[in-house]
Amino acid sequence: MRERRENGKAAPVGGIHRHHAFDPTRLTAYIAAMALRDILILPDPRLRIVSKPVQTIDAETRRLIEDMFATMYDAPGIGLAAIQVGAPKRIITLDLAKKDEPAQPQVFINPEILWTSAEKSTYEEGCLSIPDYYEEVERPAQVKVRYLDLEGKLREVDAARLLATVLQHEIDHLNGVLFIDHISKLKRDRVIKKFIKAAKLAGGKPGARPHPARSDKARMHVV
Ligand code: K1U
Ligand code: ZN
Repeated sequence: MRERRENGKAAPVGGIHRHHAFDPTRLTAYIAAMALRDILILPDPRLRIVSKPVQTIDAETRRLIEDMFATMYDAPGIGLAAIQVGAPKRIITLDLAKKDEPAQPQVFINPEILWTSAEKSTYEEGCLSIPDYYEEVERPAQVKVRYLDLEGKLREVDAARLLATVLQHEIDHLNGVLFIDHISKLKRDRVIKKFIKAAKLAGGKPGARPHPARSDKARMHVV
């Protein structure tokens, strides 16, 4: 049976929601205890792995989530999937708060898209695993997503606007899909070629990214 742990004791997933292990009002204290993890960069083949569902929300899972928040805030990014830090688990962290707003950390464990709208919307997406590359992607404008929260409680969210876009982008990551898979083959091939070249120049070192002096523009936008 799936379980979560509170104070070292196992508790069933889907049980009564008693407290938030992740308290946004104490975010600074959490960040202090977190560790930054390396973000996988295209063409790392691990980005194509289909991540496995979380069976147990235990101390290791919570540590991974804390590290994902630290890594996401440090990048900075507004979302992160566990596979982007090399953990093939179906976990997403998000924070869509604006600069002048308090932090709004959100965790989605084993998220499933239950419904997508026929209406579409287009957003210029970026990806921490494809740094400095942005392209417009069309996706369903609204989605309904079911997921487990940090306490193992089953929840559903009706998402629209940026939340719908970022949730779909991150759930794609859990299935080994990247936002460049939604753009034209011509653009995709060009960006993949660029990142393969950068990785070769860096000698296959993890985190290799196109050298600024060699990129077409600081904020590359392939047309
Ligand atoms: O999954 C990722 O790689 C994170 C990605 C999420 C995302 C952004 C935009 C559309 C869809 C998905 C990012 O966070 S890219 C960085 C970014 O968008 C951003 C960073 C700092 C401030 C505001 C935005
Ligand atoms: Zn991404």
